[in-house]
Amino acid sequence: MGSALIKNGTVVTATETMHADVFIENTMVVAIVASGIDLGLVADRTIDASGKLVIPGGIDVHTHMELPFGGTFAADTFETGSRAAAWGGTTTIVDFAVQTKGESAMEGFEAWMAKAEGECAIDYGFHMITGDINEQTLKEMDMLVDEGVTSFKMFMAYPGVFYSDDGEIVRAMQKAAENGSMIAMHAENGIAIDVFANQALARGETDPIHHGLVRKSVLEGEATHRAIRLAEVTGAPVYFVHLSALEALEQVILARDEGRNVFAETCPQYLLLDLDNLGNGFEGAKYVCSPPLRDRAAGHQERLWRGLKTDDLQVVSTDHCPFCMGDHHTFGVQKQLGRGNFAAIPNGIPGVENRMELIFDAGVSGGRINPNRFVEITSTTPAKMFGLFPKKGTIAVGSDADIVILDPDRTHTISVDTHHMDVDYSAYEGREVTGKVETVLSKGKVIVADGLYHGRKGDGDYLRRGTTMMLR
Ligand code: DUC
Ligand code: ZN
Ligand code: ZN
Repeated sequence: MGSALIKNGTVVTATETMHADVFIENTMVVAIVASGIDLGLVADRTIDASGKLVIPGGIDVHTHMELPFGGTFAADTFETGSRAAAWGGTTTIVDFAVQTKGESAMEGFEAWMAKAEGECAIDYGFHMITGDINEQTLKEMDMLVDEGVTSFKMFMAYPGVFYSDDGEIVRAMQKAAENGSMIAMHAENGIAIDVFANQALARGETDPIHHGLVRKSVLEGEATHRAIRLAEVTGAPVYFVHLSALEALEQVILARDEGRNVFAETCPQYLLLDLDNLGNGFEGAKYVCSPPLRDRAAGHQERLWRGLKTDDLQVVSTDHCPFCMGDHHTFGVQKQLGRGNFAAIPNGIPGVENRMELIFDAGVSGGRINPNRFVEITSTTPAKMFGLFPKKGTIAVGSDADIVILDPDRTHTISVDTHHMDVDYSAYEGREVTGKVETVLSKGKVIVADGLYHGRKGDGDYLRRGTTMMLR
């Protein structure tokens, strides 16, 4: 594969900012030296990063490629979704393999391994959605940890689909406490939400806006509280996925102040979009995801930004789960399944390609967080949280050369016309962002440069993850 030298850039990690040159041999970083000092090393390829930031490749620990949901499948395959991720400066994804009711978790894992095998542009790992907790699944959780699947997603939402009751959650948490794995929790009180949803539909309130109104933020707070206390009595670490509500964040803060192993991510949509996006008739279907976008006036967004700054929230992921407004070329009717019934709209928003630039723009260019914190929440902590550090998540001697060169001053406009995700709209259409991903290296290979994709499907390898490094 050869060697490469990234010269004259500003190297930013979670802890350092340095004017330095990065020397790469094959797949790995082998030297980092202050710019201007002659290493005496000759590289096959030199990349000039003057005026640019040189940052660790993004790690998106929450994607759903081809997720079966509501009678269809998320529109991006592992091929299209992972390539779009690369375009946007993400060099690792952790996706969710699925065990449905009555299925074996191991079989679910093997099915997702087969879907991803030879398809991905970047490295990938898996969490496991445990949709059926029983004796066999509990045994399989040990086997999955051995396979590098060290986190298990459970749903307090979606009764009759992915839902687990408190007893099932307790049993899975006991297993996680025993085998060192992490419980990743979707915390919304789905039983209560379904009552409100059915009552709204009975009143003829069928538009997408009602999805946002019935999934009340208090019910995310309640579920978050309950999961924290179940984690307390079982000793399991818990990571709240896609935290959207200030009531949920308050519970996480309380638990962290008690010194508990409680962690949380949020997503760009909760930081940048709001309940109003769900209005405008069926157009709002573009923004139907769960938890829903929240009321800006109630202060959720500003509270989440503060949480990111103060480390009450540790990660920004995407929950990338795209569904087309028109028919998808492979999977057919998608968002339109819910015309006349908001509860039947497939839940999800596309975003894997946009996360790095959106958070750089609103966070760093917008003056809310500094570049080191940006790297920490988009790459370093995700790697530590899910057992990938220091191979991933930093620029250091011995780490994989997953590197993004980002122009902090370049402005561009996000649009469906220019994105690479296999979905027919952008949730951020027309948004101008400052900070552009220009060059992307995955394991030392330049896969995006000069506005062109140079990678191939199958470049990405499966990552057998270790257990979390975040325990307190
Ligand atoms: N939320 C979504 O919006 N989509 C997929 C699953 C989920 O929990
Ligand atoms: Zn979820
Ligand atoms: Zn999700």
